Amino acid sequence: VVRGAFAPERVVELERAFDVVYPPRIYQARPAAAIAVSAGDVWQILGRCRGDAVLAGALADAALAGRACALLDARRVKLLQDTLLLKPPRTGGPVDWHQDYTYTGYLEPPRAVSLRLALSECSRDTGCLEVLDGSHRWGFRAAPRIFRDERVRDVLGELPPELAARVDSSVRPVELAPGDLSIHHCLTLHRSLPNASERPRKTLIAHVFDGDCTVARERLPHPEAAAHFALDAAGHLDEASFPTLFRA
Ligand SMILES: O=C(O)CCC(=O)C(=O)O
Repeated sequence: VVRGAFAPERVVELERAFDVVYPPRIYQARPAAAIAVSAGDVWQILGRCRGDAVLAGALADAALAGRACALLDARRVKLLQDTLLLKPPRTGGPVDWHQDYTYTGYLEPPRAVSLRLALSECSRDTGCLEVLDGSHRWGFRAAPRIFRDERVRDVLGELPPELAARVDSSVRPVELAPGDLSIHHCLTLHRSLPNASERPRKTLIAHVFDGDCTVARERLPHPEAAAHFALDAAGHLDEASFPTLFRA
């Protein structure tokens, strides 16, 4: 966790851009009937930051992509996907225990991280992240589910007994104030809690990877999927779809 990675004025500006995408009126005063049908929801819009100067600027900032580049000890980091995640007040649902590599395991080697910038309070109350401390060293523990699931599946049941026995004592909440950044490795086991509060949880997420990663095409579920992973002459993911965010 990086406390105060972004200054308060910058967070205000980013929250304003976030609110253009999810106008508060669409979730603040939801009628009871709407809540009943959508309880447990996590709202996510993918790829929205790329076309927005303010949001795209945050992704490429030294405080965000630069941190990832240093942590991965990479020559450059590239953007796999950006997400604007909203857990609406009272109804924001949980995300089950998973490793991101379950869904991004076509990257070889597993040198990728998720960067999560809090634009509002992210506490146990509002549905914060929980990680299993040190689990990025437990290996890849799930069956790959690349492009196969509509929602994240719980994988704790797939752990061998010696690791399952360590789960309870390894859980750590990742509580963030607006402007704080959390970073987890693609093998870190994590989940997030429901939002039981009266406040929305707003998070800007960037999944980034070492630009020297290659794509293991045999792990893609069908040949058409390969069309989304064009490679450059050096065998790395192309700039048009996977732009470089930061160079060391
Ligand atoms: O922020 C959340 O609630 C879940 C995020 C997550 O699972 C991820 O970034 O990989």
